[in-house]
Amino acid sequence: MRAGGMSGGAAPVEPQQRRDEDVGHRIPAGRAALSGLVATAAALGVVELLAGALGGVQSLVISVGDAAIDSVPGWLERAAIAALGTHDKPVLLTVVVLVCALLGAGLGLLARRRFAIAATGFVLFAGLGVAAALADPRGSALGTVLVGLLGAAVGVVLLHRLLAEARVPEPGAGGQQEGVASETDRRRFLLVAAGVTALAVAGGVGGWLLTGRERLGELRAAIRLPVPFRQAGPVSPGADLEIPGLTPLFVPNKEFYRIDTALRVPIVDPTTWHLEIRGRVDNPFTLTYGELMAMPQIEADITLSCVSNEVGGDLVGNARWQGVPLRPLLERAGLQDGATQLLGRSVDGFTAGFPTITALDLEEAMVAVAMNGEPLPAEHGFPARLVVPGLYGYVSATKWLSAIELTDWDVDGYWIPRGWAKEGPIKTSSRIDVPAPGSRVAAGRRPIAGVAWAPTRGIEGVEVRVDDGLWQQAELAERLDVDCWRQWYLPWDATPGRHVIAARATDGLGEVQTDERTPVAPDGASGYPVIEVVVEG
Ligand SMILES: Nc1nc2c(c(=O)[nH]1)N[C@H]1C(S)=C(S)[C@@H](COP(=O)(O)O)O[C@H]1N2
Ligand SMILES: [Mo]
Repeated sequence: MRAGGMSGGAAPVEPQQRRDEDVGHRIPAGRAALSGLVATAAALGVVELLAGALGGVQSLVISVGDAAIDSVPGWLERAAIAALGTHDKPVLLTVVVLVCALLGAGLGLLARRRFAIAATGFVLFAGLGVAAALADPRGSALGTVLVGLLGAAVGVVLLHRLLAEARVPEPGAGGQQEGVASETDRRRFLLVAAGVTALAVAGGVGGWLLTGRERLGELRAAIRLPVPFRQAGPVSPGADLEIPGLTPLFVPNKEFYRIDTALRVPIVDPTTWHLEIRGRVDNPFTLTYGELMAMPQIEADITLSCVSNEVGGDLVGNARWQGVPLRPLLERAGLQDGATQLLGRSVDGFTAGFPTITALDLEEAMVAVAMNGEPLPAEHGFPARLVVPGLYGYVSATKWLSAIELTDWDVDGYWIPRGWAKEGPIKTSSRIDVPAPGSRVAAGRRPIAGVAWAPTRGIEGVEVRVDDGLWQQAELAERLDVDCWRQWYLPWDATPGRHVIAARATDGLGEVQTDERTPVAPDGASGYPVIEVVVEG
């Protein structure tokens, strides 16, 4: 704060040497901070609106969040996912916006005395967002820089304007009541601030609405899926036990777990999308969506699991996938020596790699275009993703696929340097769904039921143990496919009291699910599920 004596001071100052705002006015800290905050909101609103309206420019807010996700150490990212689960994204976005608000308020305070420095701060601030957005392979560099500059300009101009509105008479400056704003003046300032904020929010919301989700919905609805040349088998009634509370054989798309690093679901326009097959191949080629859809397709029931799925967790699901098998694509490309890894690349820069031999061995490994009879939902990788039986998603299931790159084994996919194993075969697993873990149930005869999966190996048996009893063989639902999970159940005479129920699966190789508990990192949780229920008498 300036010394109060200066403006009413003895030394006369030439008018032309005095800045307008120095004459008998001061800006209260609260108003300055609010001005900075509102100017920041306006800058962000303009940026987000333009990013939504212009195809080639990514949202700067989202980009900063994405950059944060990509640059935090692996253990922190894992801890965040563990603590927040699927709420990690809204929480991160809120943090980014709050940090922006704080920075803006700080710049507002600074601008009272050092406007030029605050303005520079605004430009640097925008520069950070631009830098983050430039790291995204989807954005146009020029567009991103221009939008960032425009945002900074809007912020600086508005900050200047708002600070002018924010002034109140200095003590001793005469005229109005000393040092306090008149009521009309106060109202005017708040009105201007509220008006600009409303416009900023409208801009931000408009930007989100303009990202093409609507249009994508229409495009997806118009897609006609080709009839696969190899269809998955019919689902006999015995394959889905339909026990209340038991996870259905096919998890509906809307309920299918979603795991990815994308802060906002990538909206990919299939009319401009391409899939490149490149790297260590003799004949690299590119497919349009139309060309991909015109290729012979297969259908397969495959259970997909996340390596972060805890024992008993729900980051696992089963779907009927349809798509183009990988093997003919690789044969057409002509594999070169040393093409030992198949690296999927996503439009958003994510990568996942697995042994090429797996794609050649497994007929069901595919570029999937459909899930449970409809084109892939945006959340699950539209227009195309990889699905490989038996491998955790982090090494195989690249969504929003843009390239299949053949590399040697030294290239690492996204999660490998972040503390996860290079190879990610899905461990033989089971889960108890019924009775719900931790629930209270009535005494009497009732089923214990769940699912078990060991994609590529299949499930041969599930055993259940109640309290200190013997392991008992559960009934298995009919097998659809080795890649697909299997439901199981055991009738149980539930007696009053607290009970501990455990389950363990045996896969097609005769391997029994281990009782040895390991955490999810680095290569997936092991150990069989154990739940507790209270039976009421
Ligand atoms: N582009 C992209 N693809 C991705 C991921 C990602 O972060 N980005 N995550 C992978 C992981 S870790 C898993 S478990 C599966 C989850 O697929 P789903 O969201 O369709 O269930 O997607 C995989 N594909
Ligand atoms: Mo995952």
